[in-house]
Amino acid sequence: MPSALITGITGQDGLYLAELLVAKGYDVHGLIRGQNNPKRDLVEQLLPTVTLHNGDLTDMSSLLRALRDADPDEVYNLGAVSFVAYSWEQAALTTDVTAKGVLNMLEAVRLHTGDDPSRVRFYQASSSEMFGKVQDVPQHERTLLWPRSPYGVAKVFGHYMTINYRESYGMHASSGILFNHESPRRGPEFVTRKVSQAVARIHLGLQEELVMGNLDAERDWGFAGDYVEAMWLMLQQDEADDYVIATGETHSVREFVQLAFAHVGIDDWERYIRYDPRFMRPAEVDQLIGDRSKAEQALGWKPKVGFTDLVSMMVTADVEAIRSGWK
Ligand code: NAP
Ligand code: F7E
Repeated sequence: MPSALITGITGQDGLYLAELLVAKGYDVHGLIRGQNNPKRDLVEQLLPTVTLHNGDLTDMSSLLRALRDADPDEVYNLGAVSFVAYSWEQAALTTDVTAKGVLNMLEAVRLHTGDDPSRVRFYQASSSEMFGKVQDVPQHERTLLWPRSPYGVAKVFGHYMTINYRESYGMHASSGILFNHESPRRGPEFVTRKVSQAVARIHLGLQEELVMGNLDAERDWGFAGDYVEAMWLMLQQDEADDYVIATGETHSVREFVQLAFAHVGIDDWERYIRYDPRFMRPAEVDQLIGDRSKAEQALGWKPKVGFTDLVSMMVTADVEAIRSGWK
């Protein structure tokens, strides 16, 4: 039975990936941080066969202990401070977790595997935020990185450190440059879930307005359930490598909002929107669109869920969640 250790198992991607690996017959282990983490119950209910290990990406010995106890064939490093807007407010914490945490995990794997560092395959959750002020359209694996936030800078560090461990120690370490991916499990601080929750509440008469920042930003949005499949595929290759994972389509935040309202039959959506500069960022990533041709060719990966279906899935899930709370 293959085994895997997932950092960030309580997050959106961690849950989908753990479900995928359990379905594939893996012995799945997850790193869980903090005292009395409120998401422990959720993981245990959803994934009763998964073993949780206490640990934190900033605490190297806890990572070594988790590796010793789980003894995984594959490590998926998904743990991060992942909210871009927050990364300006806590840049040092973001650097400790999202940048240095990657080094800690790579080094822990290297120490754990001794003289055979390729024995454990490693996945790093890199991000399209690394492209920032984009230097190519669409963005691909060789596009110059120009991050625009402390989060983006931290991800660039983790990305190059992963490549460096592959080149220095022969580790099977791959980096997935994933563009935005969403789902009904997306954290409510991210724009898509903020919108889907608000639209559901407005539709059901529980909320009157939706307060937003920059509606002009454009993102390449896919479904998280599709994207975790790409992570797994990367670690099944003979050679480790880096891959862009994206839909190849870009849409504005405005389009997302408009479609979400349309899904519940509201066409005059603009009357519900209030602009608040509080949600603007010190530096914005204006447009992202990814070129996934390498992943499609080498991994045979393509997204299954399109933009309109993604918006509908998220709004429907939030309407149903509120209604089920009424029963
Ligand atoms: P998420 O929902 O925000 O999950 C982040 C995870 O990291 C949570 O499980 C969190 O644990 C954990 N974490 C935070 N600080 C930690 C620490 N100090 N030690 C150990 N774990 C810690 O993020 P996601 O959307 O699933 O994304 C997964 C990964 O992919 C992240 O690295 C993210 O930066 C990256 N990524 C995401 C996207 C996207 O569009 N979703 C795109 C590209 C890259 P708690 O639950 O305890 O807070
Ligand atoms: O913002 C604009 C905002 O916070 C998307 C993370 O998973 O994907 C995510 O980062 C856009 C930005 O995601 C609001 O200015 C407008 O242009 O949903 P977001 P993100 O910053 O793209 C990348 C790939 C990651 O790696 C990250 O971990 O939406 N926007 N108004 C708003 N954004 C938010 N959050 N809230 C607003 O009210």
